[in-house]
Amino acid sequence: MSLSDPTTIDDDAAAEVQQAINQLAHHSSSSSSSSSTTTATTSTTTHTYHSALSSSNQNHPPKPPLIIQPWTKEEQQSNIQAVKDAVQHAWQGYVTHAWGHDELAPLSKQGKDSFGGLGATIIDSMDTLYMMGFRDEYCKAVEWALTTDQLDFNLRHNSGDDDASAFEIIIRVVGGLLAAHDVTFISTSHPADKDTIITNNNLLALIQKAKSITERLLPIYTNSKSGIPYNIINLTTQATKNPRLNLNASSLAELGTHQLEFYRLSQLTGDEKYAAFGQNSIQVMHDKYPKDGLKPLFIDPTNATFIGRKVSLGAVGDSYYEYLLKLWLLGGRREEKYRYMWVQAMDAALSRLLFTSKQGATYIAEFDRYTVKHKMDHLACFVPGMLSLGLLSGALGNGTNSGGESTITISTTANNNNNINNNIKKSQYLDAAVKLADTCYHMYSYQPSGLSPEFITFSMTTGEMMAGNYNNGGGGGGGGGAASYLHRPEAIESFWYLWRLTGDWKYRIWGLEIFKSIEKHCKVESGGYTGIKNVRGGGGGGGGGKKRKKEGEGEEGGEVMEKDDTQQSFFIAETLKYLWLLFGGGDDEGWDWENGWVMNTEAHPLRVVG
Ligand code: DMJ
Repeated sequence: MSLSDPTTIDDDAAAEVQQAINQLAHHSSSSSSSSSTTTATTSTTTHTYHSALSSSNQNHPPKPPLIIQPWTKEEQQSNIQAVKDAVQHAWQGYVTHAWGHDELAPLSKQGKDSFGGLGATIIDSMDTLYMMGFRDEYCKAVEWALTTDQLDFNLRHNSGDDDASAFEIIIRVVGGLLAAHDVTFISTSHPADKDTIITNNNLLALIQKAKSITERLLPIYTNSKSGIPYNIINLTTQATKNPRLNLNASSLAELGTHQLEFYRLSQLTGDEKYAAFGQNSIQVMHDKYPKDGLKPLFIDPTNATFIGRKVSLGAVGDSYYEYLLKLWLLGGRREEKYRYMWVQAMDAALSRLLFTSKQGATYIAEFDRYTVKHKMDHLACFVPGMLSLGLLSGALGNGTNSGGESTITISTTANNNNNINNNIKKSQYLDAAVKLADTCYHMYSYQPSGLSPEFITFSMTTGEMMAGNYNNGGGGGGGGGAASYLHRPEAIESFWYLWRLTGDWKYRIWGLEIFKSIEKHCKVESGGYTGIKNVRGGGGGGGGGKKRKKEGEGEEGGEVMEKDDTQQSFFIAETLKYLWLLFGGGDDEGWDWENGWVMNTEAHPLRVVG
């Protein structure tokens, strides 16, 4: 595999993955690809999708088998257009009722500031608007970002205590600004349109904005003796701390999800310190615990020791693992240590956390020391996509340290393990990806609303898959309960990667089914989309059910789908963008790894350079 050409998969890797896909197709009862390449092709076959999961479950009555039939060109165009219409509706609601705030509350028609009041939805949406061709909307967003006092720390009017999550600002705002620069500068043959706001100077100003916001956040690193950053910063005083709820520890996902943005910022500014801060925290994690591929969720920033032994690829852990792989990719596949750490973590996850229920659902469990929790967050539904991206990009190499400099020592055992049989490993990864995505689809299809809860649990006696309770996990008033649907993108993100890897039409059909449920239950006629408090319908408490029923916002079986009155800033940035990509909306441009792009965890495309 050539390290100097990171945008193509080498032939051997592609052939090996294809062999694994063919084997899997042979053994699988579900429909599968008839394509002969690793990227999606148009098949004309019609399949009937039979779930591997038992259909005898009383709580989840069997649905008719899904017909998997490729769309005609007209159907495809109409599905792509429907997603673009949804983006316009979501954006218009935000512009009308919440401009300048972080998020839209579409039912109460006002704004909310959950991420420091930096206009998160505007910046989170910029690259999606550009990619989908909404140039006027994109220009309005860029103009705001370059002129607002809210992003200027000398002029900014702050409200309340001004504490904010550095992680959320980095993935949404810093990532959004850098991606707006990258997609605009590189995606067309006309990098700058002199008649509009899209000028080279303005694009450089976006980088300067990203830099000044990052500078504001840097005390999360400079206040830490260990190199492990704090989670929270006061944007006015720059005081740093960690949440008491987390035992004053830094969380794994938050410390491990600055690296792509900081790496790209260093490339674009020529100042290496940002990349160095981010990469040092990964190095510290490895140096302290080199044998643990799976790292506990909480780390003391004063001395980099683990607090507790909870492990999860869902909430609080997820994007740490995602960034190990993507940092390797964004660096042109040279920094072998990141690939190695990723493979080490995935091997451990697949051997220790992967379970199949008595009814045939494969899931990623969590554990706390020696106790396995048979629970899977929707957040963990990014895993099939991450495994697929690993396969698409050739991350399952021969395990040798053939890349650039590495200060991480790779254990001989791990090296030997990685060398034993790459083909077996590739088919294991693919098998896990396909089966986990299947479960993620059923997290939606089993609910009366057709929308997924925040997490599911599995009964050890019957194997039944259960949505979390309405009041379990903080739900009720705020819409954050276990049974709530919060516009999460992870399952659709994975369907996109798996579609690219296998060409199996079921992923597009699943995406369309979920999109229709979103349109039915979440669309607010006056603008925007709301989340749902209880995906099983009804829900009680919280009020407003009768009133909303009158508005006729799509109820099923006479049941009220109680709304949470929040349009997440990642709804346009991720959920709708991944649907558009899944349906083929970005095929002409090619916003994917093969064409030199790596998505940050908020689906902001960053350009692979060098
Ligand atoms: C997004 O902000 C990011 O994808 C993050 O990594 C996880 N949570 C949300 C989406 O669910």
